Amino acid sequence: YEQQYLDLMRHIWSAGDERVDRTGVGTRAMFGATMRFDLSDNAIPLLTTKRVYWKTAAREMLWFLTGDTNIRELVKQKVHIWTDWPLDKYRRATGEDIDRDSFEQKIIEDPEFAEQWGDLGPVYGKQWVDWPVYEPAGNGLYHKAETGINQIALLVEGIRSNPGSRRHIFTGWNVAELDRMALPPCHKTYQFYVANGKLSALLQQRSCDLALGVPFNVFSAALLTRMVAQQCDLEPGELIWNGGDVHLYLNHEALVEEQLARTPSGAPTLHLLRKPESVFAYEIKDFEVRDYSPQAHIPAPVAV
Ligand code: THF
Repeated sequence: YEQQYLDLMRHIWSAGDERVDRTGVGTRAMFGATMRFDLSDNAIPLLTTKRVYWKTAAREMLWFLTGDTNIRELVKQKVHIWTDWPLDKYRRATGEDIDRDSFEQKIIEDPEFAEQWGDLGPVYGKQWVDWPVYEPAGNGLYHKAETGINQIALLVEGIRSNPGSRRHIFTGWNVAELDRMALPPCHKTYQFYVANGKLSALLQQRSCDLALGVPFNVFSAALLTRMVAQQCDLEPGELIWNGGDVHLYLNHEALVEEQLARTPSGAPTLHLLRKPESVFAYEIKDFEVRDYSPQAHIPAPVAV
């Protein structure tokens, strides 16, 4: 399965459209691509041609499920993948040339600082578990209801009660709130499908940083599928990943060349060590990856 990823990488690097993107870094891109991953027998899509820090991705997924949108809880767990956006905003706003470690230190030590500077706006977690609802206030106006819609709870309920439905969907793409998000959702829509006792998922990702983000996104989506399947007493089926704008940043050249020179090896598996009482009750120690002995990590800069 990893070959799909490497083939896509090779194709985009050699034949992609060169375009200037939002970040100004420049990319080679292709519009529309699909990868399919078999999740049966605990198989987990985790690259072996470079080490992927799957616990980072798992912690991020658990953080999404709490509805939190502040990087503080991530930074406390040494997850740095969202720091660059608040850091960039802070530097622009204050003109202070603070380094990343000091910024993260302040986020951890000072809750008020974290509240002011660590929030990403109503991104994934907020939309997934607390999508805002507006109710008529009786005077012709609307006010925001105290609690929003928990799309994830409804998803699990829906799969349990009506597995054959074609509406097992949740999305982070809240059009009315996009402009308040640090970044509009990249992995924007998840759809689920039940057949023959198996749960499959399809992820629609609008913007795909193939070298850095996609290995995380694919693992996370597979992890979520496993959690939901376990909660619904279903076996895992397939994960279908659908990319919109799939790109390689031009400054990822060294990574691309190194990774394409490597050959996949081994078949990692993911084990859920416990069945928690709900999809919101998983902890990092419930996840175990076995048979994962990847080739060395390949560092590359993230475009902000
Ligand atoms: N923006 C860009 N330009 N790329 C992305 O992948 C991306 N994301 C999220 C939001 N915006 C994005 C953030 N997710 C890494 C991984 C995932 C990210 C952001 C950064 C990253 O730097 N990974 C490194 C180090 C991992 C680590 O330190 O644990 C890596 O080598 O994998 C896509 O959702």
